[in-house]
Amino acid sequence: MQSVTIYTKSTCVYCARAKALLTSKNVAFEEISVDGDYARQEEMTKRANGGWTVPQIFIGAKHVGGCDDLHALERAGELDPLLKG
Ligand SMILES: N[C@@H](CCC(=O)N[C@@H](CS)C(=O)NCC(=O)O)C(=O)O
Repeated sequence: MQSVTIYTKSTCVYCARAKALLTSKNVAFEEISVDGDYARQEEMTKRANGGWTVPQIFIGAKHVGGCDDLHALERAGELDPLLKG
């Protein structure tokens, strides 16, 4: 199983939706809160090639994108293979 990292803010509905999908699939993830943390936000944006909204999701070394991107992968049947690596 690949490691999953998700950058979040506490008030973000998209973050909650992305985490709910992962949790429903029993996928463990590392959550990095960028709430009020400029250094973490900058780290996130660099890793996400300019992506500045939250969530930003990584599976292994791959940048998946945000919540919509994660759900699109699930709908396409591509999320499970990506998680398996
Ligand atoms: N389509 C994006 C929407 C993400 C989004 O709009 N996130 C909001 C928070 S819920 C955001 O980052 N707003 C800018 C900010 O909080 O700085 C996704 O699916 O992840």
